[in-house]
This record gives sequence, structure tokens and C-alpha cells, in this order.
Amino acid sequence: MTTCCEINLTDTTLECIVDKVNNQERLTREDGIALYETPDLWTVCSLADSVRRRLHGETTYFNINRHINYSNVCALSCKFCDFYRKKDQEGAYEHSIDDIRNEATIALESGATEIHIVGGLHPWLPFEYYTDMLRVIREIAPNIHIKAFTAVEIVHFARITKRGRDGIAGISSVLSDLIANGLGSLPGGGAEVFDDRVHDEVFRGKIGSKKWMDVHRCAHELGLNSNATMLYGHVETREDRINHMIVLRDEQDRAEQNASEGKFQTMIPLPFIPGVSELSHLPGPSGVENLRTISISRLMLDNIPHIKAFWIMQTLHMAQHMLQCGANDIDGTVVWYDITKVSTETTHQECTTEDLKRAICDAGFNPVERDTLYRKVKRTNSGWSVE
Ligand code: V47
Repeated sequence: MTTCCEINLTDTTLECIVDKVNNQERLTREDGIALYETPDLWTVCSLADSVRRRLHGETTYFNINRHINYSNVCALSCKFCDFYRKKDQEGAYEHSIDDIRNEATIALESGATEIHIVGGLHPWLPFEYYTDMLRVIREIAPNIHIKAFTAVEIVHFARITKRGRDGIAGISSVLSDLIANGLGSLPGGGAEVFDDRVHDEVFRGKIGSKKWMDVHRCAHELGLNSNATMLYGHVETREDRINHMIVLRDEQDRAEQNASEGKFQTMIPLPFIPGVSELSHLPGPSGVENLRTISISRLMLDNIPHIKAFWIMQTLHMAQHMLQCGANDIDGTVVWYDITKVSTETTHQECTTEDLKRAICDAGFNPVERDTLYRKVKRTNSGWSVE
């Protein structure tokens, strides 16, 4: 297995970074910026590939999952988002608990091991809607892991239950109620970019970095694992991205001090997709910027085990390249996904297990089906289990 990266450098200023990566030393903020600035993208990708091979060999994970976006009605109006609608606006929707029950039944029948749920901050739905949603899924499909609600939704639930004024204790009590009803882990959404200027310019009104981290820390302290994202390629700078990664790395260092705490499992860099958002005049990040960002995420986040190239947003073809530049996961079968879409006609965006496996093999890796906690899934005629 390759653990050391031997490269003919075209940019000799990278020598010190290559040595650090080969010696498994932590990269600094300045190193991260140098990796963004170097014209030698090849070296950046190769270094990230050497780290991914040291950690995971040729294994690339996928899962059989189903995303549910229960409502697009949202009290916020983030400029990058073309998912949200106001209550009476054309296209606004909310799924009933019966709809959720049907979706859970289909997920069960399709062999899914995970249901991933996120939605807008609905101004009127009561907290019981969310706990009912978890409970019906739990009743129908007790083995399916429910990964649900971004930190932004959790803070919204604390507000609507009037527990927000209790600060961290309020967040903790909301999370405890959700766990009691079947919540298994938190997805990584809502982090955007941890920077006050970007926050004020693009997602003012949404929680900032401190609250986002409070929720994840609270979840970790309650024993839940979570993921992290970074929405890049809009008005933030490359330096802002490195700062974002370091904030995540520092928090993971803290969580690692306590073995019983949950951790960040996966980092998912999300390329901004302009769509018909208020920022639709921006081009979004280029393919090479996407490769560079996934590579640098792998290199900077030395304590987060998995890096996901979310094929829905990266495209399956780009995700294949990313497997060679640090990513070791491409998410799953997905089926319906409303937050970003390739067409205005439908939000049906599905990859079969065979499509995913073929894409991973074509990129030179071994596909391994995982559950949400990265345990290997074993399939038999009568169902599935984890090793
Ligand atoms: O929080 C919204 C982002 C996120 C756009 O945890 C956009 O395994 C690009 O977090 N262009 C939701 N991104 C998705 C998410 C996620 C996805 C896959 C796996 C996991 C995981 C988490 O999507 C939002 C926001 O940051 N987003 N609008 C856009 N126009």
C-alpha cells in the first residue's frame, strides 16, 4: 500500500509540505494557503491520494440510502439557496406524516440502510411533526439509521419549543427528545463557511459558526456522530475555506479527548451550484477548483476519517476523479433530492447500486457498501446486517 508520495515537484516551494505529509505531520494554515496558490495541482492531488490510500487503501464507500426533504418552506432567504419557498409561493410543499410513512416503506423495500432527512425552517409546523416523523420511520424500519436535521433546524426546534433561551441546555434537551424518537446522527449541512463577512453577505439571519458548532458539540457529547460540510465557490476566499477547515479540525481534536463522545465522521465539501438562486450571476467553482478543494480537505483534516465527494453536487464523473484526489466516499443511491437539481422538471436523481459500483471500479477502487457508521454491510437473501 502506498504510504509515501514520491513526486517530481514543479513547484519546489511545496517541498516542506511534501515532507510533512510523508511524515504524517499536521499542516498549518499557511500550508493550506500554499496548496491553494500553487500552480502544481498535480502534486496537491497526488499528496491527497497518498493520504487516502494510507487511511483506506483502495476502499471506496457508498451506501443505499434515501434522502427526504420534507418541506421547502423556509423562514430564511439565503442568497445561495434556490430550494426555499415562502408559504404561499408557487412550488411550496410540505410532506405529511403519511407521505413520510410511505417513503420509509419504499426505503425499507429497496434495502436502504439510511434515511437522510433535511428541510427548510418551516414557520408553523410544531415540534411534534418532527418527532412523529422519526417515530413512524422507526416503527416501519427499525434497522434503518436516521440521519436527520442540520444544526440550523435543531436551533429552530429549540426556538419553537421555547427552549432556545436555555442556551446549550435547550439544544441538548431538543437533541435528547429527537434521539428518544429514533435520531441516529446529524448530517453536515448548514455550516456554509465559518466567516462573519460571508455570513452577513450571503446567509444573514441563519445561525453562525459558533451556534453550528455548539449543536455539533452537544450532539457529540450525547454520543451522536455527525458530519461537516463547507459550501464553497461563491463570495468566500480560499483563505476563508482554510480557516473553516481549521475550526473543524480543532473541534475534532477536542472531541477526541473523550472516547465516549461522538465525532465528525465525514467532511463533505459542497460546490456552490448557482441554479436560480440570488447568486445565479456567479459562475460557481470550476472542475479544477473542485479537485483542489477536495484534495486540500483531505490534507488539512488529518483527524476526520472520511472525505465524501457527494456525486449529486459534484456529478458522478467528477466524483470519480475525486476518488483519485483524497475522497473515499461518494454518498449513495439518493433517489429524490430537492436542494440542488440538474433539471427544473424533476428532482428524481437516482443512481443504482450497480451504477455506483461501476463508477468506483472504473476509477480504480474497490466499492464497499457501508452503513451510516461506516460498518461494512453484508447482504443475504433475507436482508442485510453489518459486520
Ligand atoms: O446546508 C444549499 C447546501 C446543504 C446550495 O451529511 C447548496 O452526509 C450547493 O449538507 N449549491 C445540504 N450547495 C446538503 C448537505 C449534505 C449533502 C450530502 C451529504 C451530507 C451528509 C450532507 O446543501 C445545505 C447547504 O450548505 N446548499 N444550496 C447550492 N445552491
